[in-house]
Formats: sequence, C-alpha cells, structure tokens
Amino acid sequence: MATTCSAKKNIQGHPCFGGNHHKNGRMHLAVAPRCNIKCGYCSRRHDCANESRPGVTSRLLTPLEAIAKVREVMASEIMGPIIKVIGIAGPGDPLANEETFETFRLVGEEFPHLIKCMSTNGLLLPEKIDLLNELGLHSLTVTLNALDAQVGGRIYSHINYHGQKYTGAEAARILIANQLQGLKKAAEFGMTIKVNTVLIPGVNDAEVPAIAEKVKELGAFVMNVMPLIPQADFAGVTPPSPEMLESVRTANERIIGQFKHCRQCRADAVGLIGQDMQFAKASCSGN
Ligand code: CLF
Ligand code: SF4
Repeated sequence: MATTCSAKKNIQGHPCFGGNHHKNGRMHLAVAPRCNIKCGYCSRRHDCANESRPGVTSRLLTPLEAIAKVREVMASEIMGPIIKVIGIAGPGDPLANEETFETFRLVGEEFPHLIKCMSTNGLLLPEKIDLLNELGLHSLTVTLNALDAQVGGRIYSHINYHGQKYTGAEAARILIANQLQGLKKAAEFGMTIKVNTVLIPGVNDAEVPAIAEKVKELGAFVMNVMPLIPQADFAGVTPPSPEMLESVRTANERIIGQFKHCRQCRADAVGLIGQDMQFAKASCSGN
C-alpha cells in the first residue's frame, strides 16, 4: 500500500512553476519515443505535437547517453549554473517508456540537487505514480484537454491500454479517469503539479473553466493554457488568436494560477525557456 500525504517537494526556482525564467533553465532528455494514445493535433512525423513545431527532428538518447549529456552540460561554465531542472517530456509519452525511469534513477543518484520534472498524457499515471515518487520526482505536468468524454473523443482518436485499443469517447473516458486519479495521487505525494490544456477553438474551449476547477480541487498548482498548433487531424482548425488566449487565461486566473511563459519547447531543449542551445522537437508531452 502506497503512503500518501508526503511533505511538499522543493521546486524552488523551477522556471515553469513561477521561478525566475530569465535566470533558471531546464534540460530536457529525449529518452521517451513511444506513445500510447493518439491526440488529434499530433503528427507522428513530429511526435509529441502537444508542443512541437513542424519540420524538426529529434535525436533520441539512451539513459546512459542522457546521463553523459547531463554531466557534460552541468560541467559547462555557462550552462552548469543555469540548469536547475532535468525534465523528461517526450518525444512520446514518458510513462510509456521504461527508459524514463532508468534515466531519472541515474540523474537522482548523480545530481540529487537538480529538480526532476516530467510531463505526461496521464494514461499510466495511477499505476506509475508510486514508482515516480520512489524516484523522487518533484514536479509533474499532465496534459488534460477535456473532462467530458464526448469532447475528449473528438480530441483523442484512440488509446492503447493494457494491450487493448479503445477509440472515441470510450478511450477518452478511460484516459480522463486516469488523468484525474493520477493527478490526485501525485498531489498527495507532495509533487507540484501543472496542467497543460491545448486550447482547440470550437472543440474544448467551453471545457476550460471546468478543467480549471476540477484540477484545482484535486491539488494542481498551476495551469498552462496552450494554443493549438494546427496539424494532423486539426490541420484545418484555426488556432486561438493571442486575444482569445489571453481572455481565456485571464478568466481562468480567478480559479487557478496561470503559467504564461510557456514556449512550447522541444523534447531536447537545453537552457533558458525560449533561448535554447539546440532544437530538435516536441516536449512537455501529452504530453
Ligand atoms: Fe520541461 Fe515541462 Fe518540466 Fe518545464 S517545459 S517538462 S514543466 S521542465 Fe515549460 Fe517548456 Fe512550456 Fe513545458 S516552457 S513546454 S511548460
Ligand atoms: Fe502525440 Fe504527445 Fe498526444 Fe502522444 S501524448 S499522441 S506524443 S501529443
């Protein structure tokens, strides 16, 4: 039986959770290629389209390559003092890849002072949250785009769950239930939680206030409403205008804090948010 109600884990300075993002940076390790769901805005050519930009490709790392890269970056005079967070955010879903856990283990052993952060679609969160807690995960992002399974069914074409493929609203029902259950457990473990919601005009915009209320109630700390990047099934959808995004965030702010500095960064981003040393592709997966 898992223990609950742990002390809050220290994420002071985390640039995606209110820390100084002009001073503190993060390093993403692209160790997680596989995904277990299909979001309508995800183009497999670009993988985790939650936060990808088209036309870029990634270089995957094994856990041993990843820890070697952390060593290299932390030894750098310029980057070493900047990096406060090690994140795993794709290019697929971190929880669908065993490499994620091995990588966090290696990072925790060698760099215990760094904040460990992960972003997921949440499908496997209830069954993996104990392991993430044992590995010392500090902060967690869950990408949650709907509470209503009918709306979710328009966003997720299918999920692969315990060897079964589910489609439409049935798939969304399972996914949403697991996201909420996993989020609640993560909060009980003292993790600091952000919820990413991809704003898809005409599909889930009406859901956003209810998502904000629900995740706040379950223990989330902040919400990141992200504009749709139109591609794949949603290639024909007009993304939200900056004004629409701003008004949704402002309305949401009355319910839960809003993170507004997201740059929809890549699975192998290194450095300050928006000023990365290198680019390859999607991150903060769905992740
Ligand atoms: Fe990376 Fe995501 Fe952790 Fe940040 S990113 S796993 S919470 S350390 Fe940050 Fe990048 Fe936006 Fe993500 S700016 S895409 S919100
Ligand atoms: Fe793509 Fe991420 Fe959704 Fe998986 S969770 S389908 S990688 S956007």
